[in-house]
Amino acid sequence: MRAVTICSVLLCLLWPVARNARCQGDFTLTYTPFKSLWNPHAVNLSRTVLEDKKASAEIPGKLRGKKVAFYTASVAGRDLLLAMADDEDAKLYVDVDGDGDPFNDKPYRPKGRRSDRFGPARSYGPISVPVGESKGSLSASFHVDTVGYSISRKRAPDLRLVLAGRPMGTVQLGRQTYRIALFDCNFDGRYDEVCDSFDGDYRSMDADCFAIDLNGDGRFYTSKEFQPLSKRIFVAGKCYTLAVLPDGSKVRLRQVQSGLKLGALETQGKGVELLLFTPEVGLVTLHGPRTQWALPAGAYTLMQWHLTLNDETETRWDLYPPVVPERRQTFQIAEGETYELKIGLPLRVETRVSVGSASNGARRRVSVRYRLRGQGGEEYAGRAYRNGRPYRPAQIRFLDETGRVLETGTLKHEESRIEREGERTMYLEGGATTDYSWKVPAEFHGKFCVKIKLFLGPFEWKAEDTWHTID
Ligand SMILES: [Ca+2]
Ligand SMILES: [Ca+2]
Ligand SMILES: [Ca+2]
Repeated sequence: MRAVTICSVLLCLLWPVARNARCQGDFTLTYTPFKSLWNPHAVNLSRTVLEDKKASAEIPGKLRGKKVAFYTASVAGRDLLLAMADDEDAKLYVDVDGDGDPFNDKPYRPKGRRSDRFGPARSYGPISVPVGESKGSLSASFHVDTVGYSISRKRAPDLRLVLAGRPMGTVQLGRQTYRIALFDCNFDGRYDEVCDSFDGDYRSMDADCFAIDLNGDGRFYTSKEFQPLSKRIFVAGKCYTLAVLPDGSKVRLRQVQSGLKLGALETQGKGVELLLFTPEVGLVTLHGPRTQWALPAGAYTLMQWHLTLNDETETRWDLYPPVVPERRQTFQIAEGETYELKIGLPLRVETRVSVGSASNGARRRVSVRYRLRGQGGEEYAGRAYRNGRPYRPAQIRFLDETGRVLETGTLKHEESRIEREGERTMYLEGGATTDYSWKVPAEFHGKFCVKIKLFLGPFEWKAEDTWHTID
């Protein structure tokens, strides 16, 4: 940490003074059920519940002698008891009235049967559970899907709770209209809970989510249009306070003109593009050529990152992480101070080589595990993108002491996942690199060297040759 020197130009870029007083207002939202549960946020909007063997309730006569599995889920601000019997009906019993007995409420019949990778799955609902005694306007609404093994096998299936809908509406900011939505991501029936610390896992967060269709294409992109609920949001370079009614029926947006406490973020690496989340202003995208940015003081989560540089012919090169981890890096920016984030160039290749033993007459194998890491230890796929297309994959060579090549191979990259907004890539994973296995010729003994070569354009990288021995 050191004293911050934020130039006024940066401040003006991030905090433009309001010129349009109409850039604010109160907006009404309407609860809208999901048409299909298969939407890009399905994973973010679900909770998995496991069988809880300790839970018990008086099992009614018709179910006696059958195996009954009990579950408890944190829903509508309390522990909700669910039960499922191993019989033909496959009904789901839910203690909606909260008296501790799931069998005196209306049971739910399975609606759909489908198969997922764990086997046959059933779907129930929508189920609506009121919040508190008042039975007022607040309620948590969700579907329940079974996940995993059939109840008649050794264990009961896991249950997955998936949100059944979300309040949606439009907001007018300046001359632009944007579609927005709220999500009760902690299933407690409220929509107004700001996320004050986020580790990147929506399924365990105890707060709500907010989405805004910034590019007007009718979809909410997971990366830049969907986020945990924040106190303020940035839209088209302007900052607004965001207030939500508990039942999600209304949001109020007011343009912020001053009063935010500032600090700064600095990276040493060139060409770093970052997507950050902070409860102060929501999602923030930062990219070069700058390496220092003025930002509101507060807690930050590194949501996504990648490297982008142009080479001497002005061709664009990109390098992505193989997988964005579920637990993401978090840090604090203190008022008036600069936080230095270690990320990006220079890159180094880490190799781990293990020599297998010769057994049962089979040929020995040498397996090489290699990882490409940035200065903060963060991982990248070993293959760059040139002009948006995957470039040459990494090469591996095995040499003997005289420099003779024993084996040459190409490192394979699994397919990457891409989400595009028009022509611009919004989210991309570089594809995990599979490890390499060399079948050693039976006659080879002695020392050998492993060399890795990457084709990363303008991104600097370093790999050390390593020596190993086969007896
Ligand atoms: Ca009950
Ligand atoms: Ca909530
Ligand atoms: Ca969109």
